[in-house]
Amino acid sequence: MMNPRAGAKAGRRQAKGAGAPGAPAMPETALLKAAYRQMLLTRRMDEKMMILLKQGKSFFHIGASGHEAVQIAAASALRPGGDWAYPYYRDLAFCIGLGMTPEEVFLSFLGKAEDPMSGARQMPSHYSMPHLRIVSQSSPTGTQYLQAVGCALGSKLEGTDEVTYVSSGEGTTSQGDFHEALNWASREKLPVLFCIQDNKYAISVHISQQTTTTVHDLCAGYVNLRRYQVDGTDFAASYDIMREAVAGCRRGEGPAVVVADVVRLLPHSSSDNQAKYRSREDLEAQKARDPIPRLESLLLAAGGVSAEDAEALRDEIRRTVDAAADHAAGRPDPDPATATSGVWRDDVYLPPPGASLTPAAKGEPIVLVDAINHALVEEMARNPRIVVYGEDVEDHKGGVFTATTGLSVRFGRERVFNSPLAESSIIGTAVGLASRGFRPVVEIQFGDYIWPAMNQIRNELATMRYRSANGWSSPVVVRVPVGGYIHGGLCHSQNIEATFAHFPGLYIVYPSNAADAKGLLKSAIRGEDPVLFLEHKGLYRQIYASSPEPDDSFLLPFGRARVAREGSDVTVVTYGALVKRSLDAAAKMQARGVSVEVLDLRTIIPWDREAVLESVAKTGRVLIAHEDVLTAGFGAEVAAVIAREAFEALDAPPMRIGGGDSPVPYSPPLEAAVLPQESDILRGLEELASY
Ligand SMILES: Cc1ncc(C[n+]2csc(CCOP(=O)(O)OP(=O)(O)O)c2C)c(N)n1
Repeated sequence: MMNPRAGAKAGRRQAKGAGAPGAPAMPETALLKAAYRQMLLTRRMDEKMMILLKQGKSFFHIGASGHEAVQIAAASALRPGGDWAYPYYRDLAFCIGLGMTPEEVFLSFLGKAEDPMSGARQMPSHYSMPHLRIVSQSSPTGTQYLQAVGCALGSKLEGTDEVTYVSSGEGTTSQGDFHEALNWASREKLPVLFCIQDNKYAISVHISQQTTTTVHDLCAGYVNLRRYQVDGTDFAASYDIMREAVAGCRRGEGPAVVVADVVRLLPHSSSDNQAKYRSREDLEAQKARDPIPRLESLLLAAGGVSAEDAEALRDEIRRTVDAAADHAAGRPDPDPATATSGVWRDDVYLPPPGASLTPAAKGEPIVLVDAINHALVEEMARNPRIVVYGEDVEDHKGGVFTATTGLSVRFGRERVFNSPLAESSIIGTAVGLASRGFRPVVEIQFGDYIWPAMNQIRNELATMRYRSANGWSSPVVVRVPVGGYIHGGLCHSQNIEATFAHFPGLYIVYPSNAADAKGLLKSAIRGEDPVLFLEHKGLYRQIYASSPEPDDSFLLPFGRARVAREGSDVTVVTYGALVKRSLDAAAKMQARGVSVEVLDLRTIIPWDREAVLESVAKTGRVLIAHEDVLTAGFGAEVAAVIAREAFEALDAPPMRIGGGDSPVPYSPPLEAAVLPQESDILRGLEELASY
């Protein structure tokens, strides 16, 4: 154990030195006493929560015990409600230090309706507090880093001196997102404070199984990254380091990583028993480094508190914690009727003001890729909070498909910039930017390469609003070129809508022509929730997908299908590249005396059930056609709804046509055998018409 006085000296030295501008100037003893109180409060809350858990009043606890000193030190060095925070589940003391109250913590722990973190949607210890700028945390280890980087990028763009705190345990530094975040933050010298709380264990896995070195050494090589190591059980030493690290961030010196050597005094969580994998001696040694007695003896020695004061404080804290828990226990449980509310802002997509199905005026014909470009130009000119980034989007490349051509020249490289070649970074930073009011419109270069960002999309982007009970939102538009028929082989031909349609909280748009693309992209950008905006590569420059350009006020509502062709005998429900193939097949059927109606869904989430059911009620026969893999494709959803809702109107079973249950091969004859052709649609229509 280190000499507590050594830490006190370090604290004094720092108090005279370069402090964090704007941090409250507190007499040293008062600061130590405040820290001591917050540490005791956190510890008692851990104890109380474990009692309540044993009483069956909650289902999960994950403790901060042993980590309190460095957490309170970090909170003390920051400006509550001014700086930004991405704490992790073990950061109870940090959150208390920033100003979260015990009542709020127990409302969450007991899953009450008034839980301010998540409305009792998330498990306990997933902190969120908008007025303290504690951004909602989800559960995957490591997703928080890139969001913190995006948030810090927002501070830089706004020209403020705010600092963004992000934390995790040492095990989580094995995640790729950690290194992506260090890379981006150090490259742009962003004001991010990475606080790595090294308790040596990730559940049962020792750090020696994570890395051959220390986390501190692991971070070497990132230029502009200031690295610190500290005994995180020593409050005074930790505060000293935290103040220095924060002050550097504020001065524009770039990010800092503080690796704090701490102890985990409790098992990983209430579901764990650490005696199964740690020796008695190891556990005893941990107890000897408990940060609370350590600070207590420092205060006693410095005359800051007497033994009687300490005892009285413990009593007061016990009463405070009991009262907070009792208060929370008496509050109502959530109403089950609210269980699915707040997935999207309005539960049902509302068109932005002024949205209409027809443009007020039309101009010269444009192709789809230019429609995308023009929508971006118009919206960026209108809203300075829009930022556009992705791989190769800057001029003079302007995107590999040229969708972003001219944007960086016109709007500057602060608003339009190349990202590193890292999809998780693109989405993660966008989530961070969006949470503080920016409107990121990001590009994933190919749908085939969206998968590294899957975790950020599924667990973070799509759930932000729901999991924070409307406390935070993620209005990010993710533009993604998709689709085949371009001899792109397995990894330049994929369709992805069915996979993502399964993620509540994410809109999915899939236009088939230039006018729709422009009107839908403008609506997507003005919306309040995340949108996956799918652009078919094969349609980008097709003349048949071009349209007279709608005027700049044209905003197309989501969830409104387009009747691409009217008919009375068979309905085709389709979207994307199969709209044209369906229309061609329909024209051939007309020559045979069969009248085919073609509906272009335009948006997948939400999809226009009413239009589909209305058409099927008229025709009694329906073919659902999409390019994506047939099995579990989106057509299965449409068919199931038709079978249930329009059963009595049907004269034939709903039919589906989709891509083969195979990756898309490169060679044209092989590709044609896998992707649906006009002839496949024709055969389906013939079969349905004669059923
Ligand atoms: C991506 C992901 N994988 C696995 C888990 C399950 N899990 C939760 S916490 C944890 C260990 C984290 O250890 P560490 O980062 O060292 O932090 P500590 O809990 O020790 O403070 C694991 C494996 C998860 N939540 N997310």
